[in-house]
Amino acid sequence: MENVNDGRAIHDPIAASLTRADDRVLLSHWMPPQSGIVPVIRFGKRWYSVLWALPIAFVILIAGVAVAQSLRQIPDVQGFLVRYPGAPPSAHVVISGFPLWLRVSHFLNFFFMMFIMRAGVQILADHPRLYWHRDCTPGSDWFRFQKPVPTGRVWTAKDDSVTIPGWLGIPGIRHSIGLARWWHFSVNTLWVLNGIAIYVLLFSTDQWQRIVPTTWDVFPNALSTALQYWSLNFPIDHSWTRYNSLQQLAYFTTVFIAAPTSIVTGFMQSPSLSNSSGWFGRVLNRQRARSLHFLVLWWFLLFILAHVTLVFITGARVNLNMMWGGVHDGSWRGFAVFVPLMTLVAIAWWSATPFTIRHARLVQRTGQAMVGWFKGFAEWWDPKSELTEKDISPYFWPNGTMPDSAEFETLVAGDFADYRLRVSGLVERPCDFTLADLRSMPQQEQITTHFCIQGWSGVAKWGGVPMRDILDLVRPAPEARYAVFYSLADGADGGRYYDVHRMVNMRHALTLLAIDMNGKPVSVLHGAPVRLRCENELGFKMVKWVTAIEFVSDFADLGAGHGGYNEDHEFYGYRMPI
Ligand SMILES: Nc1nc2c(c(=O)[nH]1)N[C@H]1C(S)=C(S)[C@@H](COP(=O)(O)O)O[C@H]1N2
Ligand SMILES: [Mo]
Repeated sequence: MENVNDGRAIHDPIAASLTRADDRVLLSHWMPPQSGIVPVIRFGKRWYSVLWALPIAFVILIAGVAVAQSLRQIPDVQGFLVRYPGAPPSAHVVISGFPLWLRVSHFLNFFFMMFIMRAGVQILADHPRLYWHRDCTPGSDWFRFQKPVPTGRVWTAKDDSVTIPGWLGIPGIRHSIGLARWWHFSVNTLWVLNGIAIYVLLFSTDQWQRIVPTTWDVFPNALSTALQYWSLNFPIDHSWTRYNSLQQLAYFTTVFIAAPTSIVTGFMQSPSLSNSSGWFGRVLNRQRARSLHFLVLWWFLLFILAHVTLVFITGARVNLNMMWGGVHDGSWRGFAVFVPLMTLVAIAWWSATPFTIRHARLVQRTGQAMVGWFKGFAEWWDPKSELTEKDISPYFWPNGTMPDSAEFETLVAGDFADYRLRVSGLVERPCDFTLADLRSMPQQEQITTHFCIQGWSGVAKWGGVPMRDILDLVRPAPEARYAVFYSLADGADGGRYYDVHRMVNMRHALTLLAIDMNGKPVSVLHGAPVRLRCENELGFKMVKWVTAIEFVSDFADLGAGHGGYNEDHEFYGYRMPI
């Protein structure tokens, strides 16, 4: 029954209301800038500026010197320092120096982390609040760089996003999470590959002995080293052959604890992984994972700060020679490698944001090429509905662009009596459903977590008609590879909101045309009369105010051809289970 005209499929008439989109970020089409506030942290009921950390750290550092110096006058402490000079006597000695692979992977690690951290901060700026509870109820955040949530008006998650400087985030612009995520995930892939190479090479050479403690004595020795540094009477450096215990613990923590934690807490923010990993997904819920992910970022930042400071104050030339020149002497070889490479880092740093704004579509396509396969793979993780009524969130952020057409107003005024859901395209039996038709079909209920791309989550009980039952009625043809959901509302940049799903998503038991939310008809704010639930994808794929579903064999000729409104206009990917 395919209608073909000049080789182009004829679509549901509503497809004519889709718009094309520019391949660049056009600021005039984007959300207007909005600044956040200096980050604040909540202790109990009170909020404190993070800027307090600066004087506090300064006082601790200075007072620490006085305390450490006077401690070193005490005979028992002196005895302790003799007994634990800074490294266990059994510490293995590395004889291979700083081989090329180590120097290269060290540089790449730093280079990649620069992009990862900047893009990560950009992602955070899209929902500039952190929580420990899954529900993201306003006021329950423990960290934010945005004002309290305004009351007395609709305040969507998009309204809440903030602009950050372009030198800090990639690309800095408000609500540019689509692009930031391509950077974050693509470079993560490179960083993980580099990390795997580091793990393998560490343990297939003697280099692991630098950073893996082999005796509990590492702890008193680390304390001893800390005391020596803090009293400004630095321990003798043997870094060419072995690290002191403080270095060893810091490096071990960074490589073997912080890095894996950042990976696990990153993945656990994904709907498909979180929803399919049972108790683990509930204990390490998205907001906990997100908060921990952020704390790991701080570990990395403080580590880099301390590491670089010590490299420079404990003999910059010799230290740089080791890790950058691979030699243990007083030459300038380390500098000669370090300075050009840092220039490269600086150039890359300054060009990432303007490049991303100008070549947004390229960033999207490159990201898709690099990690799209993995996202596709993650769609197979099977989401389950294992939450109970008591998990339902007291607050569920609204999001998106509300319908403002006269057509919609009329439908609302008539209590959706005139609403029709049109299901057409490559199907044997195109059907129209009234709301009453949908209500008369067998209803399914599920209590699930919603994962918005911006970072918030919320649990609700959804009721409605499983997509599988709709498929049974309309019987998609074998050529039908995708289902297109058209909304009654336009998107933020004009043109109709729509999104495309693969057929596997449509056959999943938890894919639902939701007409009830928490036991009541879905409100207009949350997508009345019908909104999609597809529990292995991010929130933007769950079209609200659905008016038509069309089965197609390809989506290249719809809108700008990227598989949905946010895919076209905000450079998201169309398979987004992560
Ligand atoms: N028609 C339409 N549907 C939409 C959106 C939109 O802007 N327009 N926003 C999406 C996004 S980004 C999210 S997170 C969810 C939000 O659903 P909620 O308002 O019920 O929380 O709806 C999705 N569906
Ligand atoms: Mo979203």
